[in-house]
Amino acid sequence: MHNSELWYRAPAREWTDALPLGNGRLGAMVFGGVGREEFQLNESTLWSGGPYQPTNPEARPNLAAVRELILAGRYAEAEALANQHSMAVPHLQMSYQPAGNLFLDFGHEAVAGSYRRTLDLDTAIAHSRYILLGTGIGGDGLSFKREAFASAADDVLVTRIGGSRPGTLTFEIWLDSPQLGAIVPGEATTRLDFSGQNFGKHGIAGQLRFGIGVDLRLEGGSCERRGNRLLVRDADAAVIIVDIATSFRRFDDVSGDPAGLLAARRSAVAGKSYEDLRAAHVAEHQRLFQRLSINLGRTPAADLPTDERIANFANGDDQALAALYVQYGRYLMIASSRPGTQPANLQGIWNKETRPPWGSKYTTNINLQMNYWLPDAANLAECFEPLLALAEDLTVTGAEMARVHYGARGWVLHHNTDLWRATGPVDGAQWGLWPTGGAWLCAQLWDHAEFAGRAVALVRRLLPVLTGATRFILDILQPLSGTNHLVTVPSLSPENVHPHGAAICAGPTMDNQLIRDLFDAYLAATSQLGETDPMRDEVAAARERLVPHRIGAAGQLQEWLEDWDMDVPEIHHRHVSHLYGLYPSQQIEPGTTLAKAAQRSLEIRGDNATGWGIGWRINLWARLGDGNHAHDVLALLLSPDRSYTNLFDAHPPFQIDGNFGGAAGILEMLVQSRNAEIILLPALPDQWTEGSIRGVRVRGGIEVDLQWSGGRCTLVGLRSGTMQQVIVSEAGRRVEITLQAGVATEIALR
Ligand code: FUC
Repeated sequence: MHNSELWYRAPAREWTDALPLGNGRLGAMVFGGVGREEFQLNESTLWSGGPYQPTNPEARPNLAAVRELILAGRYAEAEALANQHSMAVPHLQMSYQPAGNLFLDFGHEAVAGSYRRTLDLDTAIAHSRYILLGTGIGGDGLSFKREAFASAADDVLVTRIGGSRPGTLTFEIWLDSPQLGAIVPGEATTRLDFSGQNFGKHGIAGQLRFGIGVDLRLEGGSCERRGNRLLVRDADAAVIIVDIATSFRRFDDVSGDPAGLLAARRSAVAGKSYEDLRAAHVAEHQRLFQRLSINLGRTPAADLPTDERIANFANGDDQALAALYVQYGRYLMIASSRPGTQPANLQGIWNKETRPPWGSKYTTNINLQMNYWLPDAANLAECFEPLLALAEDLTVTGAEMARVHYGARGWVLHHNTDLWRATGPVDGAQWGLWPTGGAWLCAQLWDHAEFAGRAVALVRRLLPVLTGATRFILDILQPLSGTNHLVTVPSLSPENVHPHGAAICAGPTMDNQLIRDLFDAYLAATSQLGETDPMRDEVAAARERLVPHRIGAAGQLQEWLEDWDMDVPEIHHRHVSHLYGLYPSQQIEPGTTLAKAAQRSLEIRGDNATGWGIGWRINLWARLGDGNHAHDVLALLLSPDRSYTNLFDAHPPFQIDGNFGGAAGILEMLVQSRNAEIILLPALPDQWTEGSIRGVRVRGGIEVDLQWSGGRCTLVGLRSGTMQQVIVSEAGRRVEITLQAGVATEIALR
């Protein structure tokens, strides 16, 4: 039994027991039922609504009044006024939608105890097998085997079903969808098509057309069509190929041709055998997946089915589950975010509901960002690409929003966006009126560039995005009376209510941190490219006027300009926005007075939270260098309260950010990097004294291999794409070394 498999002794009962497949665009949840197999289907561009721009012309005329009320300390009144006039129209966004369900009805039952269901992360193939009841006892029972994968190589979903004896496969195939539409009438016996239309929402008309295509290939036996079903009789084996296409082309263009796309992909795979499709899929998956391996030790606890391992993790003897969690996070990233696809949303690409929690959209006050904490360190840099493409779209839609709502240049993003790249303040002022979502995305894009060793082509591509976000912030910053400071107002510290009965405020700590990072990124990018834009001086001057970190009476890092932290209604709030400066930002250096204050804040907030809240806390404790504490928090995530049996993160409900944040946190415990220093085993817990990791990536475009024993590194290997000097450190030991481009270097620490 290897360490890259999820497995179970029974079919999925709930959706969160089913196993996810994905190629970035197509997603499927496989249930593995014996009598009925079910694939719940998704396509990443099937959302409700259509192109729209939710600007509210009333927002700008009321902006000055909202600002004045806040600066006068009349927060609740300010929030009420903002709720009346400052929100986007509509004040809710569109949601990610399920495409349909494919059912295979076998109508038979398995011999008790013969069933096994797995997801092999190394091949990205889901399997199930069982022995059929009533087919003889002993070794001669008739068994069935199924496998399924979502191929990025051929852009289709494929499943194969086979029996252990020829001529024994009899079942029915049918398809349905919760969207508008119907099965296309026809006589074809090996083909089913659904033609559909999305729903409108919140007054925005549904403008997407889509299609689902199902193709059957039989080995032996016969098939016929009865109404909307295909009937397979006495076959040796069957292969079913599924595809979905929508008319989405861009956030402002829905002129695509779903039927044409389905036809083109059908003919592209027509000449390929199942073995060809499978081999191409595995090769493409492994190209990414096999770049990193991790071993944290293995005990017999790792031999149990995955659901039992989750239930047992708190016992502390299944280190291999933490390693599996990293690989599962990488698997989910590869399956939900590839160049040219949409970014991973709140549920990656897996959603069964027409009214999903929080719209299954892109929440940008933590959740979308957390989804992308993993790919750089996990050696999946190309999976980051959809986030950059999204930011580029936002520079267009967000520019209109900035102009109409703030009279500002540049582009803005508040706390959510969707397929149509809406950027306005939504839900309510308490959550939505936060103008620094774009600043956060930019800070993250810049960190991505740091991981890529600031490759010039990437920096060039980022510059217009950074410039627009910076321009917007310069235009909205307001002087704080009686001081020389500049602050955001209105804003809030996501999504925490302060003691004055509102969330809305001026200059929350997180904004000051985000803007500092944004400005630094802009200055670094322009200086690297030799740009002499006069805005550089403006930025440098404004940066000086940002409010520095403040330490409150409880010794904590203040979340707001004023020392309100201990008087909030929710002291254990899931968001830890002001700790952004410690992680993911590098503004607060471990070991400093500020880091101590941040730690105090973290202690006050407590360890338990929603799935993503726990994911963030793991990373924060890792940055603070406390591996045992980080591991305690990890144990909260790897528990039945915060992980479903398929290892999906439970907010609850399912939200994928915790998977990515938790996996990133485990890597952060093993390797960190800052200012050309690579820090090995910065937060190793007692449980992981022996282990190894190969192919973890650090800033500077460097890959690191590491082996440790007794909690100390025994072998360190580095590979850099360019010649550069780095410092490698571990506890008290450090070595300075020049890496040669493309040359693997082994070092010894002194
Ligand atoms: C933010 C969080 C919630 C949830 C939602 C999608 O509003 O505060 O916990 O994750 O996003």
